[in-house]
Amino acid sequence: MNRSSARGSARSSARSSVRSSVRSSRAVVGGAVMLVMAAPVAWGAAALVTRGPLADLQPAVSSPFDSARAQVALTRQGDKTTTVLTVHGIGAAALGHTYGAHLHEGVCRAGDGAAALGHYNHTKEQGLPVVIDAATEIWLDFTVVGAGEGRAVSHVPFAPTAAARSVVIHAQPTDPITGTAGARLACLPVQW
Ligand SMILES: [Cu+2]
Repeated sequence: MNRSSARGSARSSARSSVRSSVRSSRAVVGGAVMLVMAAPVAWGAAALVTRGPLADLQPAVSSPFDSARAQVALTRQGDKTTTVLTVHGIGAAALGHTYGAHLHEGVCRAGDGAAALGHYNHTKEQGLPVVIDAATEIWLDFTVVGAGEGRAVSHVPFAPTAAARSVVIHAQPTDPITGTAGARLACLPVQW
């Protein structure tokens, strides 16, 4: 961790933290962790960070994510939310491939992809006619680069309600019309 960047981010406003996340994932990692430690239940200006090993949703089949770790950082600014997903330790066979990833309504439970339920969808939450796109759901598709890393950023005009949810990684890129992305490979639990 870049400690001086972390201190800088912690002192900065949420707006500048988001800018930092675009410039440097390291700065946001450090800053976000310090903010979470200082205010673990605040869901306001600070980024809320979850990190850890990915849970395997298909234990009987090997996938490039079997040894991967991920981090999800959510930053709310008013009614807008920026979500940054970073994945590390992805198998070499996945280099150059793009995978769909989304915030799902349900929990992340190893070996049980169905437990993640459907996508978190803001129009559905509001009881409105359901619209499926990158503005009503948090889509985090990423392409594997370098030494098995992937990163995605989502900006949406809503704040997801608090609950135990999951970020699910799928086998294919997200279809922009249907929002589907093939088999569920792995997930990270998120709660805020
Ligand atoms: Cu999904």
